[in-house]
Amino acid sequence: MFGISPSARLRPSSYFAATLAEGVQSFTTYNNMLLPTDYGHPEEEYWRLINGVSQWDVAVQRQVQLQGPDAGALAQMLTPRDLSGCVAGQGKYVALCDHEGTLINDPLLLKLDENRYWLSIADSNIWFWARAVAAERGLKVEVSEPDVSPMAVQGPKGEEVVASIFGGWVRDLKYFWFRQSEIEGIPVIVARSGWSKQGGFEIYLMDGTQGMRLWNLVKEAGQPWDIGPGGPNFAERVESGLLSFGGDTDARTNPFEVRLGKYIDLGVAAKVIGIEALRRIHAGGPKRQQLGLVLDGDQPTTLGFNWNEIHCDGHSIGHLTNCVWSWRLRRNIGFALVAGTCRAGERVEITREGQIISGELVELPFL
Ligand code: THG
Repeated sequence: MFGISPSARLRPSSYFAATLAEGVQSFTTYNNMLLPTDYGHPEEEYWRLINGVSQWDVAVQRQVQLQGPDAGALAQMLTPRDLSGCVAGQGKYVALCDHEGTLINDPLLLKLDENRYWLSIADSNIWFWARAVAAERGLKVEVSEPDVSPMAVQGPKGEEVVASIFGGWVRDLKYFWFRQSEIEGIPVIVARSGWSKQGGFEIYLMDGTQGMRLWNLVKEAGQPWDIGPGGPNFAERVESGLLSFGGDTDARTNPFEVRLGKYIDLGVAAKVIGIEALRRIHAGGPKRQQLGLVLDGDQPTTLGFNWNEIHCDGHSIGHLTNCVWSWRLRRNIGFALVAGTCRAGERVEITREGQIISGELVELPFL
């Protein structure tokens, strides 16, 4: 189709050569890197994630490291989720907001020790943001991007594969918890996490020169369970109701609109960025909400990420922020970012190239 010109701005993943050897067919961009999205067999890759185990290059999930005596203080200023109970070895899903309460990223936070945290970020530049906040508030903390490259092992057989490599202790990890380890001298962190609801782990490689070796170690260990390459799966994540920051959000989305209200602790201190705005937004009731939309018809459509307008009784109620064919539901499904007054069960319409497609609003997740 077309090529991509190399430049110093397009940073290579440690697993890039490994994914080329696997026959990667397409990429998307994320944090100034390429994220492999498919290996030419989308349906097979989907069912492998649902029934087996899939190996993903998710090195685009960059780590923003906060290190120093004020690392914990900065982490708490950056997120309106109360971190006071978070201990070393624990991860938490957090929202980052600006001063207006607008969502600017939704990372996993990993507490490595009292003086060191990682924000495993979605697609926006939090390195700039954290450095600016640290400097403006006079904090003793160094903000950096360490040499860390996550690989995901996702699917119901993922635990078998990861336990066969690292040992049975991985079975005792709670969701989002992690532990430092190594395999054949390669330093890693093993966490129970990943952007699917099919179970699995993420292995954070801490030596970027070892990407090919780690990829092949996991690939070989996974052979008994028929492991194969894949990537964050569009259909599965929509079925499971996982949010894609930047895809399902726009420049004015607040966390309450996209089902992240449960990660906002309204009682955190006033120095937490955005908390005063979030209290006001919460008191006023959110203007928009995120629901699911199931379109009528049992053939895949080409509707993608165009934020198509959704209509109800002839007036616009919001947008369809994504749309994908679900192999399990055998319907086209997507996320609807719609007025707070809409309800599950309502019939709505979207227009594609002059043609009307009807559907029904439902609660998320779909499955
Ligand atoms: N793993 C790591 N880094 C990441 C992601 C990841 N960075 C980018 C992106 N993904 C961050 N966003 C999310 C979004 C959802 C979840 C994780 C990261 C997630 N959510 C579950 C849910 O919504 O049901 C569980 C939330 C909970 O129980 O707190 O897993 O995947 N390293």
